[in-house]
Amino acid sequence: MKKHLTILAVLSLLFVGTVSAHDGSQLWLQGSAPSVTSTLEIANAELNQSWKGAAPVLKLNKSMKALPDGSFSITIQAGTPVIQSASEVGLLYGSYHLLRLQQTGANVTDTAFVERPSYNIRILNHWDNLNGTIERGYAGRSIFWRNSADQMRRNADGEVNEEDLLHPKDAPEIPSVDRLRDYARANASIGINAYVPDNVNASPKVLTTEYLLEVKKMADIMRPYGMKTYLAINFASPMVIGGLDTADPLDKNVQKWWTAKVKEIYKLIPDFGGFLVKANSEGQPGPNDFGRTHAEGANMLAKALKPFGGIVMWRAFVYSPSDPDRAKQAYLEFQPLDGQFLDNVIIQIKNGPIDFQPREAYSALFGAMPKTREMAEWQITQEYLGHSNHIAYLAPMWTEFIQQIKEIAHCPINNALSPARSLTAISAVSNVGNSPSWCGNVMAQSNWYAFGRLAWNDELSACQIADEWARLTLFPDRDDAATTKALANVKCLMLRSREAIVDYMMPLGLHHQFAWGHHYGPEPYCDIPGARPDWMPSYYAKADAEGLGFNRSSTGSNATGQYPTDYAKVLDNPETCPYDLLLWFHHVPWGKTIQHRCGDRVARESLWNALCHHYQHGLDEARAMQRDWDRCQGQIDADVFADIQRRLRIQTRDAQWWKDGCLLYFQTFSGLPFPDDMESAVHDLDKLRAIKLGITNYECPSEELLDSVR
Ligand code: GCV
Repeated sequence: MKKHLTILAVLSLLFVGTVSAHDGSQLWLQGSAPSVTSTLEIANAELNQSWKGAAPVLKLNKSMKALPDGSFSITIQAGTPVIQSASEVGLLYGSYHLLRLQQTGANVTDTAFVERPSYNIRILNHWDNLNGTIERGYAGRSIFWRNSADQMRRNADGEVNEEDLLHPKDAPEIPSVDRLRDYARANASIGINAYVPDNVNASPKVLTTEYLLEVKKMADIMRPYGMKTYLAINFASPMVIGGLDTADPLDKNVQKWWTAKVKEIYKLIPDFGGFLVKANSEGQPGPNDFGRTHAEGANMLAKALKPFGGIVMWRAFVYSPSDPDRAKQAYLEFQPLDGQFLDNVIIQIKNGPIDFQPREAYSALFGAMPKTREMAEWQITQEYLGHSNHIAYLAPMWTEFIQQIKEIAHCPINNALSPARSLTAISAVSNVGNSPSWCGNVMAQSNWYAFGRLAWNDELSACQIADEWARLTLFPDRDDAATTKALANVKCLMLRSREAIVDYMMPLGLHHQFAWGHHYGPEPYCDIPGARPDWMPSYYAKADAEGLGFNRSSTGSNATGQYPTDYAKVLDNPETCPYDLLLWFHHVPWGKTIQHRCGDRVARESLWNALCHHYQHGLDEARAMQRDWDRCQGQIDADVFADIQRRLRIQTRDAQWWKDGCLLYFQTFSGLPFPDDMESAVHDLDKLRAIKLGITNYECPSEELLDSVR
């Protein structure tokens, strides 16, 4: 019996390791990662294995040094491509770009252009814990960390076995070093040049010598692909692992500790990028604990990093439990510190003032600190967008944000707007784990891809990126009529997905109506006695007999006043406030007539009717996404097709749950009937109120679990 089990286990390992060409495990790439290790060799090997045509010429050209790092030019004359750059990494980017052009059917016979990145640092944040779990991760366990350093096998010299470090014990299907190389390659192919492998809720342990030695191994794998390593650090590290009795940034011993620690890191990783810090937020320690400001904390670290060229990415995600408007707090704490941060500090700001909601106003901090470097943080992992069960293509959300930042905030967060600034960056919280599809499902890879492409060129459109990604990932090497049709259907699905989610979850500017803790599914009725008020959906919806929405206008919390004057005026008046942010900024009576757009329909109707129509439209769109996908049957890898089809079924059932849960609950306040052209609810409010999924913040609920509770 035992023997049989062993044979079975070996067979299943072999099976898992054998993947068909387009099952998504290769992401958007062709061929496999070259076994060579220098940047130039990699570029040549990639071209050798995939370029069809006259051999491309790679030329280092120092005269291109004036362009941002990584810039390259491509000239193709009579079919022979010449790629030039001031750096080897630029040549690697150029090679991937050339291959992308070929694989997406673009002009590769006669062309000439220069590509330069919109942001200098294009960085993924991984919320991976050292025990291998991933906070808000829905794609398995960490590719960087295993269960515990204590459980690692060691050699006679006490060094941790590389396989054990880099690969969780319980998922042996893909060799871990290869997985990290594939990760590095995937990032380089879309221009991502940096990563933070540990959670911003950081363990001080990551700075112990034992862990730093392991980080060095990762850095060595990443380097040839132009990927710089950064670490998220715990501000109290000098106390927890340094034996000091304070972490006060003005204390000499604390400063000495950080200086020595930084030296140790650079000895191991000479091109180390710097630190990412979550301080005085959600229970994390920080300078405020010692009566110091964020600037004093950040500058202390920045001074230690400066001699080595390192930087500090200091997060502005702060809010206290007692403030009457969470949306205002980052601005209130950070804006007065403008001009006090050293020039190797950059403030990392989430796109919106609350927390990665399906739609938010942009964070008013952008553009409000002209003497401070600022960068945006997006979330690729779908904490608030149905985890890996829902199909949500996020480029439309990010391009909407970029447009607002450029046109309204006039914020110099990228080179195009402020060439004098050398420190420009953009980040996103990754959805990568050790699942075979990397991101929990194949469609979720499109958001990793879209982040990279937008970080490189923030003028690309969501549609163009969807087109590229789908061709490369779902339809490589195919160019027939059936493919063209299927591609159109996939793009249609992708491009409608974000707005569909807004509509079936939280339309018209509603926000944070999620279930407690894990944030999957609706819980506008959530009631946890004694809980932080700003973690409760009722704090945000403010539903009452009169109406719905958070009054952030000048008659309320005056969050509108934090925006540039002209825009503040537009937001402040419910008649001019964009309808899709109406309930974000205003408490609107149920019967008030509003003008809004729902799908293709522009309507004037009461808030209640408008709300009902948006929820209905969201559900209809989820069904339409199912139909878009079903039309692709036979044109997409069968396993990928079946997996996404199953997820779209879950998504549609969830959309129904959201519609019923929110509308039935808000109806207890409005007392109004659903409009005649609406479908009736299929759930009972009391039963929905009783749903508790009981999942952790590290997992996506299974279909079976969801079916068993509703
Ligand atoms: C890493 C939200 C998430 C937390 C996350 C935090 C942050 O609160 O729910 O899981 O913590 O944002 O961005 O720091």
